[in-house]
Amino acid sequence: MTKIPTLYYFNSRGRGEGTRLLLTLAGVKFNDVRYNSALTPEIRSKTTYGTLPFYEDDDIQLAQSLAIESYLAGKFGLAGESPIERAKILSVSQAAIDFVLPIFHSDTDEKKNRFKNDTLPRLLNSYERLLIDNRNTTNEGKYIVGNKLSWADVSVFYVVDFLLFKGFGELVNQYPALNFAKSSFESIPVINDYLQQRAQNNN
Ligand SMILES: N[C@@H](CCC(=O)N[C@@H](CS)C(=O)NCC(=O)O)C(=O)O
Repeated sequence: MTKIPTLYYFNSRGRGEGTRLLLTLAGVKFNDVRYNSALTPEIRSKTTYGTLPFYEDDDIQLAQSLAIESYLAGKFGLAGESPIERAKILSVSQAAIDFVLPIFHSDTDEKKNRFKNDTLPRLLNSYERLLIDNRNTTNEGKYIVGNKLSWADVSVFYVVDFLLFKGFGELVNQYPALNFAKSSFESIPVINDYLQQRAQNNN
């Protein structure tokens, strides 16, 4: 890799944080370009669909957060070892979007209540159950799919971290397996460094 990879996103976690976490985990230095205002026509025209995140490195220019994450997970050995594992990992990562998107679209009290009392517990229960079902003496409950760290664990961390950031701590704290997986992930030294640095930005 000769050119430093670049991630273009807004100055927030949103759909860009999964990519930042994956690159950090892989120990890859990258340009973290963060926009603070609406996209200009010039930026839009540079991206495939006129939206962010958008990613580029020596080999590829790519839009769509899941596709970018899938590409990086494959490149850095975090995408699973078999078709079944790969599918399970994608399933967990795709569910992460279901967790997060309604936060932005819940613009009435009714929608906010439905998200908090129905959608969110249903999805948190699903992750909790997957972690418990996958727990064994080898992975000690650290991983949601298989016996090694994967993109799915990045997605689990992303969701829990984001929900805490958005003030759902009381609910999230009711899921011990999920909280254990989150703590394991954030104790990885490169991730710990990244989180400390991110705290200064507070986004
Ligand atoms: N499905 C796309 C969604 C892309 C998307 O809608 N991005 C938003 C930010 S999260 C965006 O670029 N909004 C600015 C705009 O549309 O003007 C993905 O996951 O990457």
